[in-house]
Amino acid sequence: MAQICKSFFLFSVWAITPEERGKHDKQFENLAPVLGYVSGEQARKFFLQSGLPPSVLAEIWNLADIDYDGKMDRLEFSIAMKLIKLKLQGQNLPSALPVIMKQTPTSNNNNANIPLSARFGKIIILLSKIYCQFIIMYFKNHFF
Ligand SMILES: [Ca+2]
Repeated sequence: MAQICKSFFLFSVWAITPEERGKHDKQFENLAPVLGYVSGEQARKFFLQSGLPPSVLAEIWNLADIDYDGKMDRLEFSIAMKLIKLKLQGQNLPSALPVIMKQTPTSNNNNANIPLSARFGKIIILLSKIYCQFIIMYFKNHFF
């Protein structure tokens, strides 16, 4: 059971929330994208502001540039921003891009526009989180 919880946390850590996506979209717009893309140079300058070393940013770029065209669309930019955030929090970068990161969360906060399945998924994730927290508390109380 603890293993399932661990896997769950490892899985959910990569998910981009609609709030994060909204923030990334604003930053993307601020870079004045041309025809929906920011150039490698534009993105590079912006990503360097994170303070991460260029070698790490290159790794992040390779993961986030899904179609390897050397520029970033909205989704790729959001993935890069999320990876930078996780890296700054001490998370190791994945060797391959987790599938969950390629899923587009709705950037619109209006619940009516979120498909029922997505809402249902959110509830399941929330319930699993609560459940896992109980399991972890149980293990802490009984074994440590
Ligand atoms: Ca690209």
